Amino acid sequence: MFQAPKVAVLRGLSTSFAQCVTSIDLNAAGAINMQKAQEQHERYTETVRACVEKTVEVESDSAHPDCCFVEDTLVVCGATAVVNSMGHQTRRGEVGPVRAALSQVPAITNIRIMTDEAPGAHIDGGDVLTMPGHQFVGLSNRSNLKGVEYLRSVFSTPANNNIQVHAIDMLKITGTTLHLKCLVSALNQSTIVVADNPAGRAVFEEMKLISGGTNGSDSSFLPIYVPDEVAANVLAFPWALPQPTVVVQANFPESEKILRASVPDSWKVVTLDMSELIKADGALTCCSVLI
Ligand code: CIR
Repeated sequence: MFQAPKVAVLRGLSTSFAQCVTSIDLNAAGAINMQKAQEQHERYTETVRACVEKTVEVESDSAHPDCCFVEDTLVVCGATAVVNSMGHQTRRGEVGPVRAALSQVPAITNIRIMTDEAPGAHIDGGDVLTMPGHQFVGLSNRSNLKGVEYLRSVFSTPANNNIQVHAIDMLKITGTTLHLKCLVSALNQSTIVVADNPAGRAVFEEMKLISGGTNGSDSSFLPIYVPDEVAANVLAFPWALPQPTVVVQANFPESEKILRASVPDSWKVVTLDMSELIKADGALTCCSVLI
């Protein structure tokens, strides 16, 4: 089951965004400029609004600096939404208002709460890449095996065409990458944008292998390799009307060139400068959940 998403859940930028969790050395990268961050997030929001039928926009929360990274709060597949227990303790309080907002999404008829059903399980949505027939989940510093097992128990069911839920051991492949989708993201149902570095290549090879045939054959997912890791996270709307659209990072010209050359001429390519969100370890998929 792979339906074209129609709704995007978004969340405003927190007034305390500059106090976000980050692995970036802000002394070297420069402090987060709140005005720029706000403008970048607004442009992102406008871009997403233009690509979906409806947005559900959750109010920001000054008590949760990272609340704009709404992708981490949910995993959605078919009519089911899992409300995550996120890996970073300071972020777990973000989920309440997002869960409440799901009442505005009629397509979601089944809401499952990870903390109630699987104590000790943790998942960040940034670790979950759902493709037709397969859901890949990074085992990372944020998402654990109990979390993967829980997602499998929820999604690998007849209601979701027994989608296969696979763990990708990010800690073994790359101890330092925050999330699976920092290295790989979907352009469409069969094409995956991959960071052209050893970690990105290893993750993609693992994905192909574990989702391949029982005879050891590789799956048919196709890679597009881009040289800049941050550019491997694209936000694609292949089903958007009137024009399929892909949102890519500005400021990474080599990767942008490859991506522009890889999408059909009929697609619109939107570049967004996300410099201040990158300082918070944010990427493009992280600021929305497509349902
Ligand atoms: C965090 O460390 O949790 C946030 N500062 C960044 C989360 C980015 N999430 C994502 O890419 N899915």
